[in-house]
Amino acid sequence: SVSRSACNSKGSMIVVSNRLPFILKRNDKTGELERKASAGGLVTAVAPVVIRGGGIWVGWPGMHLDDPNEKIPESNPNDKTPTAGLLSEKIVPIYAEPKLFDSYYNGCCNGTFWPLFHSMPDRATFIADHWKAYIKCNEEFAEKTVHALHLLKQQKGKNGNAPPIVWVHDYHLMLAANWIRQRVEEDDIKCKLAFFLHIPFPPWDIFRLFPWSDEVLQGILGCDMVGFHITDYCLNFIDCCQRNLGCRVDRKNLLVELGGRTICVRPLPIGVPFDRFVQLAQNAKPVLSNANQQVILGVDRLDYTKGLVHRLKAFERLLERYPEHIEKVVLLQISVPSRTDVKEYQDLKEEMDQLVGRINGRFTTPNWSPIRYIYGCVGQDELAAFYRDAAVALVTPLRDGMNLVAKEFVACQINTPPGVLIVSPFAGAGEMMHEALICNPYELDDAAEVTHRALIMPEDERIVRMNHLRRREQLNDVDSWMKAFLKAMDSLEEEADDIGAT
Ligand code: GDG
Repeated sequence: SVSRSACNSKGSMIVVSNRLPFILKRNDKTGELERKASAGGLVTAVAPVVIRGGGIWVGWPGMHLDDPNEKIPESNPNDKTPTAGLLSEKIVPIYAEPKLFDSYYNGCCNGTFWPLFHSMPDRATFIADHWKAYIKCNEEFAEKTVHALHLLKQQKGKNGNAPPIVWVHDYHLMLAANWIRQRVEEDDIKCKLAFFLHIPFPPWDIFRLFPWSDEVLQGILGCDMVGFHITDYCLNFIDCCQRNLGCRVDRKNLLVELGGRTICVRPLPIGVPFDRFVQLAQNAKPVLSNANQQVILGVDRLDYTKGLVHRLKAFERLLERYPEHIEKVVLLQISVPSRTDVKEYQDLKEEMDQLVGRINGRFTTPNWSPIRYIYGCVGQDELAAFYRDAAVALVTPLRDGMNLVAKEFVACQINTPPGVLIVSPFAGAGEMMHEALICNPYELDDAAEVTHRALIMPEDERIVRMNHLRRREQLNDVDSWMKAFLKAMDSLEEEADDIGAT
């Protein structure tokens, strides 16, 4: 079996994710490939660990490559992002036939797993061809990961003989681990396998709607360690393993047994690069000019899980119920275009456009409009200024794995008096950010009421709440998430002792 002996986090790391930590583009003039950096918190935390250990990143480069001999470019000399040091020899790109990749990505990943895992089964499609494409693409990712493991073996890494950690990410790649395990056993390569899910893992009653749910569980259970944001998702997963596959499980120690192996399940709540956001907030110029208006801020991908329609309706209810806020309060909603070639998302865009128009039409006065709606992306500096200067942040998804916006908002709250965070209990973030105001986005009256409470909250209460929130997020930032993951990998041997019956 895959050996866990003499393992520690000094082993090189192979990250396997749907997307590489940058995208490739072809230069219009020269025809050459170029890297375009991305700067998400996850990449910022993980890339340095990969680079330091001489590890490898496996993923899709954001465009279809057809010549496997074409060299992946090095980073641009001006690139200051964390992936700049990731040499081209440390990148293994995925080549996939465009139609197949579309069925896998838009079909199965975003048309099936995304809504289903967010407990919205009515939005999910169950199409055998999409599932077949998902299997094929996962095989391809697994194949390329095994190739990466061979490369590491040749290069001997900077880490001598410590077995590498293979870390598979997210709902796009739930089958890959099992194939990787089978192949490394055949090829006699030692490694430790881990999986992390960035979205919720649903309760069994929802999960079992997926016609091939056993295969999904078996795929994930190919790992030695499976991580979720919060304990609820761990318990949902364990429940599914027991009820679907008949596995022996230990709910107290979060263990699952399958085929003589013990798999550790762990809550690993992700954090944000707290200090970086503080810095951004310190340096960003003010962008919200009218000091007489309180700004309620929303920042989301335009996705039906984020509860945007409910949010606008709750804001309308607030203006109806508490007319004292008219001309005093503005909802600034930033909606980042997302998955724009999926119909559900095009429909949502339509609905939002109409709703914004209707509410603004209803309440606008000659000097004021209640909603400012940005359909697009804003720069990091501007975003930090919005976070810093907003009076209230509305983070009210219907369901969300964690939600980083809530955490970035509190990181940027460097001014006194601070603003107020409102968070949905159906986001992973709602589970831990106890000093935020909690609001059920489905109950419009309550959402309006809670928003009103936030707007009139006394200064001293705001300060106490925000201090607690900030302290927790600073302590549990994205680097500490990375460390917690490595520590969990280190302690696998101890945990995997005999499983107790439950
Ligand atoms: C998935 C899970 C989980 C947004 N607008 C702009 C912008 N953003 C950045 C935010 C934040 C990120 O995008 C969004 O992260 P979320 O966590 O809110 O949501 P998902 O994209 O759905 O992420 C989620 C996460 O994975 C991590 O595990 O928390 O639950 O669904 O970082 O700052 N950034 C810039 N301009 C924008 O307009 N620059």
